[in-house]
Amino acid sequence: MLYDKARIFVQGGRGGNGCMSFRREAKVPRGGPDGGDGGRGGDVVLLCDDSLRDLQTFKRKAHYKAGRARHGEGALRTGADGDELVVRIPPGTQVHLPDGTVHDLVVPGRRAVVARGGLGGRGNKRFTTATRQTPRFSEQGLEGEEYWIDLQLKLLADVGLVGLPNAGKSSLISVITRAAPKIADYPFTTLEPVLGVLDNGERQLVVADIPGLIEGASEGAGLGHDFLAHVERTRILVHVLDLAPVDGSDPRENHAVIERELGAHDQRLTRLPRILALSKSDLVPAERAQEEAREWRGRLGEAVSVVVTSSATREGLEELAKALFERIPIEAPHDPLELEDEAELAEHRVFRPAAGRSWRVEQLDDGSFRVTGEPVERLFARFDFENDEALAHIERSLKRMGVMRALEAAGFEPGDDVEIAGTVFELDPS
Ligand SMILES: Nc1nc2c(ncn2[C@@H]2O[C@H](COP(=O)(O)OP(=O)(O)OP(=O)(O)O)[C@@H](O)[C@H]2O)c(=O)[nH]1
Ligand SMILES: [Mg+2]
Repeated sequence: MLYDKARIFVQGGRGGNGCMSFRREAKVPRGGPDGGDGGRGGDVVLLCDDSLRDLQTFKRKAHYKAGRARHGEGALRTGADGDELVVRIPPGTQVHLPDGTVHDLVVPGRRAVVARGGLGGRGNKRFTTATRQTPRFSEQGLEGEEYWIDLQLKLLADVGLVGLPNAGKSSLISVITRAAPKIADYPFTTLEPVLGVLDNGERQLVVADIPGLIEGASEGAGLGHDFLAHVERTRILVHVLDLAPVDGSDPRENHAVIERELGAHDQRLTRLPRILALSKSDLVPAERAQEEAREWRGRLGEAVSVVVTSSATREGLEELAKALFERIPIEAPHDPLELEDEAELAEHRVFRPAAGRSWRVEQLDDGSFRVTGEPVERLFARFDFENDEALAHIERSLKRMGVMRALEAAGFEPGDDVEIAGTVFELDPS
């Protein structure tokens, strides 16, 4: 079973609160404000990792939360930022955020920030003005972004199994991976490519089993033509060759047919590294299988590994898997720290609607007023409105944003009730 879809909950860390504090020194009677700012919450970052090939880990764990920031402290000490949380995903993962943003993570080492940490609050020192020397309030940190995101894996196969119909390709993939394709003793049993994941405990490779190829496949004969496209992007081909074909055909001629068709489809396929898997060795005497292998090594030269295999007895399967891991080098990830530029973070951002920066005022049926929208809600999330000074600051900010004017235009009078961010206030801006 290949896990190619997952849904995970990502949560940026909370920002630290700003600090409310005043300097205290032995010889200074009344010190000024010295509350430091809170730190920024950590981000949740996806990192494209070439050692992974499926989304299985996300079946076991669905919640990912970055570190929260520290609060600001007295003596103007800024709180530490929260730790970033790095979540590793396989190359080819497409990430869908609820706002419509799509990240395509193809190249190992690429990062995408999927949930930003909350901003830190400012300490009381920052609210000092000419007329307010001793602000007795500070800002609270904001919650980080949080939501469910969808991961979808568009797998690119690392290994392609090619060969004539009935050569034993599906049998091979079923014993070296968890794939469970249909296997039968008639040609063209496999009608569509089947993918399986080969795992050696350290890393994974994707193997594609494709329908059997026949003479003329490159021109559309049989089923193979459409599927040759699937092997174009693989990094190595395993040519599966039946040691004892039931139709009595000559393995050498069979080998040549497949190689000709691959080249005729796309010249580049002839340059892909190859492993020759001589299959069904249990059907011939052991000495003959070894003799054939020697002959093939002589014929093909150093460049091609020749492995004697049997899906029935499991002969050669470990050797085959080992050869695949050896011959497909892991792509070294780029150092994530080198990619500081925002534009470099994700390879491909499809669509990002403008964040909601607007607010609106409405009058409810009972005559009271309601203000909604991100900027006002943020303002309210940042202050303790039991604190009179903080409340005065909120009122000044609402005035500056034009909210007070809009309220008055809607018929609001000082002392009326206003609901903002779910809380009802009696606002008296005068
Ligand atoms: N004795 C023996 N039989 C095998 C072995 N591998 C495959 N077979 C048999 O060979 C026949 C074809 O095997 P498949 O794995 O379906 O062959 P395929 O290459 O996928 O065939 P297509 O999908 O039609 O192209 C089946 O009857 C298998 O049971 C093996 O190692 N030993
Ligand atoms: Mg098959």
